[in-house]
Amino acid sequence: MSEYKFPKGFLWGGATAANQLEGAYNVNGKGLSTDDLLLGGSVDTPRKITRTEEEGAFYPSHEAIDHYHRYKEDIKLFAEMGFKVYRFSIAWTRIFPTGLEDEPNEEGLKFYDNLIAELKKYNIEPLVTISHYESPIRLTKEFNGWESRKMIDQYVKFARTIINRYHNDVKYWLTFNEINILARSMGAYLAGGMYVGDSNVFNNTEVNTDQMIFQALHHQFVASAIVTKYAHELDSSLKMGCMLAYRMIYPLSSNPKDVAYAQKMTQMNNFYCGDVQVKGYYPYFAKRYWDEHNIKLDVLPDDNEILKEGTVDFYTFSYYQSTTVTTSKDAKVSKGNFFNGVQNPYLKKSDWGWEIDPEGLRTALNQIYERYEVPLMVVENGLGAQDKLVEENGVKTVNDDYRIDYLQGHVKAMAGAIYDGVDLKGYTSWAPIDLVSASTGEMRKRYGYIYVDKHDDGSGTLDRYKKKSFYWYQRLIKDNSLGD
Ligand code: BGP
Repeated sequence: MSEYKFPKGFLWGGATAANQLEGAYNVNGKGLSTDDLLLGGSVDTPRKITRTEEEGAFYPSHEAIDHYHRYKEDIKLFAEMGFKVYRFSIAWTRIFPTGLEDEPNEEGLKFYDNLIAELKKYNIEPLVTISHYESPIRLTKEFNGWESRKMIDQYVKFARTIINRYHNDVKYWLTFNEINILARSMGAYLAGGMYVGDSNVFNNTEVNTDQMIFQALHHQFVASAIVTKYAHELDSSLKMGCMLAYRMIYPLSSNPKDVAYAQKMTQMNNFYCGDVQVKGYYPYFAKRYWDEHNIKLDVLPDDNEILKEGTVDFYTFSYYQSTTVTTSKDAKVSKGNFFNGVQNPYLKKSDWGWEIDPEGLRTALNQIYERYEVPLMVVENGLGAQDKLVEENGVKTVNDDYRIDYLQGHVKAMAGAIYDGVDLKGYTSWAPIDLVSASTGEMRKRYGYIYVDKHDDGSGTLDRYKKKSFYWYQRLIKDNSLGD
């Protein structure tokens, strides 16, 4: 291909999550979320959870980048880049501060009224993630989060409230961010608000982690399906999507054992959740997994019907890297976004050890489309890197050619997949503006086209500066194609 063209109307934009950028964690009636009790960490030090807010402790989400008070300035910058779509999440605890209230918090709803109005002003299509890695901490304490079926009602109440309020302006909805991450240990806290294993800070009871996690996932599937069906009945113009952390998995060698292992991992990490949400039923290999792990799912008589009636309209996913696996014990471990594989000799790594693999995105897009044949969107992709703010002709900027290289490679891969015939509707890179890292809580792991003067110790003016990649993305959106 000499040119990398995108279809007319392709949705270019960016993606964020409330707890990673809004700040204002206790403002205008907002309650404490699971993320508000997470301390910062680093690439080698896992983030810790505290039981209550500890005096003097630094919680990255509390101020984050103060988007709550600066959303107009930020959206103006997104509009300047030419965004067609903006993916953001609604903080559950702004709307239902403890999760248990009968009536929503009007001030919380007003914040999103204003944010959505601001997007509309610039003709930017909102894409809302209903639950992105946080839930009211009160629900964790009461129910241990999604371990309990009672979470379904709480989630449905929250989701209906925001869908009722915004459906005239918001046509695209994702029920859960990276739903498959719930099956990872830290993911259980982030995505489910549950305490498992070492993270169990509220009590020290022994838990069957597999049993608990897969039961929790079942509850999320049911909740997602109920809300999807509800949205379709309320307004047939609404498009409901699933969202997974897609894991493109390669066998390290052609040893048939490695190939079989890679297939098994692909099934459980990608297709287990995708099949339930797109096809409406558990895949054939689920039973084998449950039996092998002594999992006995508590499925109510109506659940299977609910799953069938609540299938999604489109499939979205995050893609940062690929994962290589082997059955050999000698291979060197490699770091990743919640998944560790082994080092792939053909790939380079980011500063945080995530292997960079644009070609894998084209393969992933084909793999997903071949299985589901529904419209796709890449709703997260980007490079977390350390940036250096410099001054050129009196203007502060970052010369982030490394980020442009990364993004360009992935944009070419998407063009390739479209050329292959994949129905890809849009791309929201993570994240258009620097914000708090989910896995490490750091600010210095930066993804943005916009630099934010905020640092890991909490210092900084919070001023925004355009990086070189800002202009690169602006050009790409304007041309809707990438030159050679
Ligand atoms: C995904 C999450 C995002 C985001 C991204 C980058 O898993 O959905 O919330 O943070 O990863 O990861 P990190 O922030 O850990 O670098």
